[in-house]
Amino acid sequence: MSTQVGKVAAELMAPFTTGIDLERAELVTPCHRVVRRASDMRGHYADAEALEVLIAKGDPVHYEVFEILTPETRGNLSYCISKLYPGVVGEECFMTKGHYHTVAQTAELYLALRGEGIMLMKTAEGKVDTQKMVRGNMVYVPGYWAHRSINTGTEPLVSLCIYPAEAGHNYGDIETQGFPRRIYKRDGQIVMA
Ligand code: PAN
Ligand code: ZN
Repeated sequence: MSTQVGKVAAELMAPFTTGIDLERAELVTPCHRVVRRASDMRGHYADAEALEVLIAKGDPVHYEVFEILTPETRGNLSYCISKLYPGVVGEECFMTKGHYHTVAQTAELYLALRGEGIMLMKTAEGKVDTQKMVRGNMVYVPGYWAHRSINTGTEPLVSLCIYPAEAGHNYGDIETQGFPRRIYKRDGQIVMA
């Protein structure tokens, strides 16, 4: 009993509160901010030439992630706001790189707050799944599923993502093998291929 109390004391964190600026759809005081531009996305889109044109034209931001990170020990939760801008590379909708979790069995919950999109998922065994991301939808990404969000709308796709702090990011085979589906906008229609 005394050992358990001692262990808890060693890991004890102080409770804290963070805020989301609901207008800007950003965390007010993130610990860390990740910015990915078109030039960070080489190798991910089908039309590599169209991506280079976009980079030459000013290298726009594809997405930003505003993170609240806690110690990467079992039991803690980390979370972030993911803000994925609208746009196309050729005809392919802007998307995140996508990743497995380093601790492969860890799940993640995405609560869509703004915009419209698709969560595209795959497993190493070849399973594929898509879920609709629209305000109020909570997409549960189980362990072992690589996940990529795709903006199919005309405004930023904003989600609150909550995951075990130990999860980590494993970009593993994503850059070399990608995902088995791509999402295009053709004549204003969303097409999955
Ligand atoms: C999210 C993602 C975020 C950016 O926080 O990391 O949306 O996507 P990439 O990491 O694939 O570039 C998450 O799923 N964390 O686990
Ligand atoms: Zn994740």
